[in-house]
Amino acid sequence: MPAQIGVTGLAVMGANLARNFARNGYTVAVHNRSAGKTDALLEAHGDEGDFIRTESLEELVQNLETPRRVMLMVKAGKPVDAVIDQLVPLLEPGDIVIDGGNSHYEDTRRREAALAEKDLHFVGVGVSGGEEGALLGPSIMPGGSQESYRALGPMLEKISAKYEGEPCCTWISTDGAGHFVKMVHNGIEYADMQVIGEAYDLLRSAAGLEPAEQAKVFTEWNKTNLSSFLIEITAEVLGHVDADTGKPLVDVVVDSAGQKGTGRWTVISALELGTPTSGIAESVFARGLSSQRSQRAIGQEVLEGREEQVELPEGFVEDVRQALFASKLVSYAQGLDMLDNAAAEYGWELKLDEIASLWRAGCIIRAELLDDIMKAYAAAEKPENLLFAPAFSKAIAEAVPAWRRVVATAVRLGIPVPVFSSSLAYYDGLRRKRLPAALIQGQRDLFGAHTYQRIDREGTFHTQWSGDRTEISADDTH
Ligand code: NBP
Repeated sequence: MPAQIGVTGLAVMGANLARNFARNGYTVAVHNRSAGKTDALLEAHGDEGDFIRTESLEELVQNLETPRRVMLMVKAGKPVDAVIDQLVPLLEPGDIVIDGGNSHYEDTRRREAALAEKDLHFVGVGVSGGEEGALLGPSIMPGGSQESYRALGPMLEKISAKYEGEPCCTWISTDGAGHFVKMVHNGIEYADMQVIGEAYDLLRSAAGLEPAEQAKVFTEWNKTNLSSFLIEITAEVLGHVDADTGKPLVDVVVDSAGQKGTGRWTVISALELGTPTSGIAESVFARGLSSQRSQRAIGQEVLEGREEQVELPEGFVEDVRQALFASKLVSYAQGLDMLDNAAAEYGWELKLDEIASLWRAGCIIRAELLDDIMKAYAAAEKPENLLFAPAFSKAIAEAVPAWRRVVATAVRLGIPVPVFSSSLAYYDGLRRKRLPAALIQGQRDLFGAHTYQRIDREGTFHTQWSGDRTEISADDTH
């Protein structure tokens, strides 16, 4: 019997996705550039379902039913183009090439357009959930043509995570939309992890709570509106003791955070779209600062903090929890706003309620909050910003006093809280009647004749700064 899907690239993600398809009753043809990984997969798990072992892409393609579905799970970047180049001559119009790796959405747009010229479908699929998710049910974000989704979607939905029985997989939009949404998911994940890190630092450095005590605090927090996978694993990490030293693991790990690039991509894209995603950007920068170990070593010696003695406000731990919730909400609001802007820029129809719904299970940012976010965007009147949805305006307003106390305390104690503080600045910026941007417009007009608009008249104006400083209409001069 021919296979319903072929998977090429059998490192950890590809092998687990292939197993997931097989465990769900699909016949899966498997291939890897070097046959060792194929054999290792089949030896360890060949009895989990129907696999067809293949040694070349030709053999892989020959073993597939039509339209052929070939899933690439190779390293993102050049390897994806290399495999596509080898694969395309072997395929027929209507066949579907699926890229399940973490490809950049611009690459996906380019590849989709190139394959469409050959009447082939190219589906860029965002897959979140890590190794375990790939095996047990990830959150899946497929882009590409709707026609390709009809042939592929039911299979992806079957292997995806389920939230109360609903698959965490739905068609996102055309070409690179799936990979774009996955990228923003990862950006939000960076911010989510950073705000948890800031809370941990405050509880440790300001309130003196040791990791084991904090493990209990985070376990309790996981029963509140913060309930999420990341809070759950934070409690687990903080409670873990290093076998060698008997110290908390978090105390023996080097405090320099790694990154693979999707956070950085999110920020670059946000800058290009002009969307303020300060929470995600500050998270990426915070990881960058943590990695500047040489400068940090010098900074510890030569830079004075002049911190103040601060008596912690009563209920400080609860204050930190609320500040964490409010900052997290801002990062989600910013990420979702970015999706709205990208939809306008790239001609995608992104349904934020559906996107929030498929992040409710399987993926790294899965959280109870996402069910409420989904409901906010499913309402008849969609909020222009998540924070404007009545439930969220109310929730964040309730957290504001604690949020301000926490940021002020952190600043006085010299504890960096880049996302707590920048998220509060974003919130206040959104609320403020007049921003100092008016002054910036004046400066721009003075040094560069960039013109400005007035609050009391239509039109565009310029002050003749180097002349008699009278104002002229700039509309006449264009
Ligand atoms: P890797 O990203 O480590 O890629 C290894 C695979 O790529 C191997 O099968 C390797 O074949 C193949 N490959 C390479 Br490298 N160059 C190739 C080429 N020129 N032609 C053909 N095959 C080539 O694997 P992974 O960690 O399983 O991740 C796969 C994708 O999924 C990536 O895009 C990753 O970013 C994404 N992703 C990973 C995770 C995660 O938690 N790891 C989560 C979500 C998404 P070989 O065995 O012959 O060297």
